[in-house]
Formats: sequence, C-alpha cells, structure tokens
Amino acid sequence: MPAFVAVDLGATSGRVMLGDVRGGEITLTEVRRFPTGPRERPGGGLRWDVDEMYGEILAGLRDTADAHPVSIGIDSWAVDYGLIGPDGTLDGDVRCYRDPRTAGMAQRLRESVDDATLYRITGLQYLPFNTIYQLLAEPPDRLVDKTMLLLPDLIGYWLTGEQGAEVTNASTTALLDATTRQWSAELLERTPIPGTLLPPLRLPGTRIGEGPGGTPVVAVASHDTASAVAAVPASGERFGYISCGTWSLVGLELPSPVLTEAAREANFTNEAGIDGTVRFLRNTMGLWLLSESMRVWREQGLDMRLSDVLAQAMAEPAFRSIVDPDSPEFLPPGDMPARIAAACAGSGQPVPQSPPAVARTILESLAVAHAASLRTASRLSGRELEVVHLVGGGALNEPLCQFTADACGLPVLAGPVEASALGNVFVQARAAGVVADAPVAAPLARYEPRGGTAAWESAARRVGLR
Ligand code: LFR
Repeated sequence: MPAFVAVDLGATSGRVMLGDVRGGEITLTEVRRFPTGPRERPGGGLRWDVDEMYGEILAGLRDTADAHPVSIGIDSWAVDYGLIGPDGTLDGDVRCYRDPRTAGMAQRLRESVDDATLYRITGLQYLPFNTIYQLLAEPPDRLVDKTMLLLPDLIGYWLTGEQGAEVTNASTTALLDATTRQWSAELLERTPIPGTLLPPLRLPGTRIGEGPGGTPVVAVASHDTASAVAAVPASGERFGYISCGTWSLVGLELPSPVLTEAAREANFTNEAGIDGTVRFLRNTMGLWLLSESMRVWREQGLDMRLSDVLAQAMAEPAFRSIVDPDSPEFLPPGDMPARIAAACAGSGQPVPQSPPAVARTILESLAVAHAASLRTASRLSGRELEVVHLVGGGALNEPLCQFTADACGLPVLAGPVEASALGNVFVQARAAGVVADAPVAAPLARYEPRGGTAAWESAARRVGLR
C-alpha cells in the first residue's frame, strides 16, 4: 500500500501524518504533533521557532521511515518567510505575521503603487501582513544578496538543499501576478524589493529533491488553505467553503480571478489553487478569537474545558452582542476578552460578562462573518450556492457549524478535519500516479439551517458586515 508523508504546519500545532492510499482512498494517521505557536523575542518581535519545528519534523520523518514513504510534502500557513544568505544559511528570525512591524507599510507602498494597480496585478485582499508589507518593513540592506523562502519552501530547502517558491503560497505574497502566475516585474520595478530575492517558481506536484533516507520531497499545494480547498469533498460547482481553524477562509473555487473594483472594495482575495484554480475568498479572523480567549482565561485561573465553555455559551441569550471579527485590534496576541468587551461597549451593546457570554458573542460573530463573505462571494462571482463545506478543525465545533448554517440559510457539511494534510497527500499521490481524483471524505455531520436568516442579517448590519 503506497504511503505518503504530509508535514502540515498550523499556527498552533504542527503535524507529521502518514497517508496510506488504498483503492483511491486516503487514510491519515498522525505520527507526531508538536506546538508551533509564535514567541516574543524581547526587543526582537514575534517570531516562529523554526529550529525547534525543524527538529520535530525530522523526528516525525524518522518515525515514518518504516512505512517506506513514496514522498514527503510540506504545507503551512502563508506569507511568512526566512531570508537565506549567500552562504546558504538562514539570516535572522522567521517573523510572525501577527507582529505589528508592518504598521504604516501600506501607506509607504501607496507612494509608488496605488491600491487599484496593486489589486489589478495581484488580486490579493489587503491584509497588513501580506509578504510585500513585511519585506518593506525590513531594513533595505537586509534584502541585498538574500533569497526569500516561504516557510514550506524553507523546510523543503533544509531537507533537500534545493531552493524555490511553490506557486500557491507565492500567490499570498502580493508579488505574484494573479493572471500570469509569474513574479510581477512591474511590482519589482516600482518597489525597493530586489528581484534577486525571489527564487524560481514551482508548481504543486513537482519534485523538489531528495530528502532524508533518499525519500523524494515533492512540492504540494504548500499554502495550507490551498491544500485544504483541494480536499473539499464537493461535487458540482455550486458550493462555498470555509476552511476553518485559526483563520476562517471563506469563499469559492473559480476557474479565473475576479479582479474587479467591486471585488477590491469587498476586500476579496484571488489566491492560486491547484490546476489553475482560483481561491476567491476573504480572510476572517476565525477561531483565533476563541483560542486566544481560552489562553487568557486559563492564565487568569479559569479551569474549564473548551467543550464546557461552548456548552454553556449555548445557554446564553441569542444575539446579545455582535462584533466584527476582522477588526484590526483582534489580530495581535493579547487579552481578547477585554478587546471584545471594549468593542461591544464601543458599539453600544451589552458587555459580555462571563467566558460563556464572550464565547457566544464570538460564535455568533463568526457565523455572521461567514455568511456575509459567502453572500458577497456569490454576488461578485455570479455563482449561486446550494451548500457550504466547512473543513478543518472548526468542523468539530458544533455550535459554530450550526450557527453558520443558520446564518447562511444553507446546509453545512462539516469535515474533513485534517483537510490540509489530506490535500497535501492527494497532490503527492497524484504526482506519483497513484490516484487521479480529489479525495472524497464522508462528512462528519450535516447541519440544516433552522428558520430564516433575517435575525442574522440584522446582526450583521449592527456591525456593518456585508
Ligand atoms: C491559514 C492561513 C491563511 C493565511 C494565514 C496567514 O492557516 O494560511 O490562509 O491568510 O494563515 O498566513
């Protein structure tokens, strides 16, 4: 039975998984799981401990050796990078996208490239941490003589010695042309970012090189969201997806980018998917709001499991207070319950007083944002939706799945949970000629919408969500 290794790095945990393929079906087994979360270096900003991560990955790979895997693939969150110096070593830290160092960089970029031009070229939603802004925040001489490797490409380089930029992840940098899928010569000309920084592009399914024990390392859809969307078990076209974990990535799969002014104004992104597909979606802050709140409550001595907080949240009154999950103050790590309280007070709504009340606000606010993004995606693309696939860790959050179905007025099919790892294995298995079709995973559960969407739409209007 051919086996493939998926290294899937998430913003809270990393996993090394073994994917066995039998009769075209992929079965995943977790071999190793380790924490990844960003750490503050005193005076040095928020960074990822990539050395520790790499040690964990190597240990996980050793544990898969007996399965004699056909190949290894790596995916992770997007936009963050390491800089490789002329001597081939990593220069400095891999900074975390939640680091506030990019403040003011959008304004600086506007001096040479206006927003409309940037969108016409890259099709990318404005997010303060897009790689282009991170690079502009670097001291300019730091970029001379360097090669930028996005995180999965950095791990791939350490495993094989080969450098490159996998295209689905490169599309999140705001340096790739969304139409040609090449690095944008125009942006390189108009910004201080040197073209020498960017390595050659490679497509999902291409061999990167030889890894530990001679096992090939294959480029997958190395942006975790690209892998997750490749694993959405949908049929037909009329589906929306929510890749729901730390972030909720909410949108549609399209054959070509939507680069209209209306799409730019709605802050929709056109990221590159496998086989030339486009992920037309909007980032919503996601379960970060809940995980960061749980972290703070635990620090304050709360001894409750997430499942208990969620169960009690369901006993709280509905629609008491709604926030816009994408307000910028929710992006950095910190006291999320206090920020949510401040947002409620600031918009004249009752301040949630207990963890379950805060959780209720988060769950309803996320569902409102999910529905708003899907409605907008449908309007901007002209595609009508019949069903929503919710994949990733959020598929285990029953209240969120139900609220999302209610707010969208559409059935929600939840699962697979490990969508990124599944998509990672799928691309490898297809490159090896072992499977031909996208993975089909039975959904964990189906949530039918209850009642009309009017109350949800009015909640959305309260915080100006469209
Ligand atoms: C999800 C994700 C999103 C990206 C964010 C930051 O894990 O990859 O797609 O916008 O992380 O990189």
